[in-house]
Amino acid sequence: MRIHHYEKLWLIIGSLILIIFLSILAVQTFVLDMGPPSHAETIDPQSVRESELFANTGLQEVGDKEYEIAMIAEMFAFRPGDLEVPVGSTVHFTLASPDVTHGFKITDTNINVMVVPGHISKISHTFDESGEYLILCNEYCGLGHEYMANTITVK
Ligand SMILES: [Cu+2]
Repeated sequence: MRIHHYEKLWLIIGSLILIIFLSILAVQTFVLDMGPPSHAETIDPQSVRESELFANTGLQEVGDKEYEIAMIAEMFAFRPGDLEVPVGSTVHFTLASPDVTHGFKITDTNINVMVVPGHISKISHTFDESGEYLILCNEYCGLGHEYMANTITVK
C-alpha cells in the first residue's frame, strides 16, 4: 500500500500530539498525583434537607466581611433565596443537591460549579464590585430549570 508522504506526515504529527498529551496526563496523574476533587466530601442526597450542615440556611458572618452560606440546589430553586452582602465581602458557598445534578453559576464572577447529588461542592468568591449578580442553574435539571435563578446583591 502506498501512502502519500503528506498523509504519512500528518499521521506522524497526529500520533506525536496524542503521545505528548497522554504523557502529560500520565505525569499529572501518577507523578503529581493530580485528579478531580470529587469524592472530597460526600453526603447522602436523601438526608440533605435534614442535615445539620444545611439546616441553618442563611448567611453567617464568620469574620470581617467574611461570610459562609450553605445552600441547597433543588428542583427548582436555590435555598435560601436572594442574598445581600456588603462590598468587599468574601463568601464561602457550600452546596448540595437532594435530587438531580444542578449548576451554580454567578454571572460576572469565576463561580461556576456543578452540584452533583451525593457530593458537597465548595467555592469562595470576594465581591469587590457592587451590583446585582445573577445566580443561576446552568445544568439542565428538568421542566422548571429556567426558574432556578436568584440574585446576590452587593452594596
Ligand atoms: Cu437546576
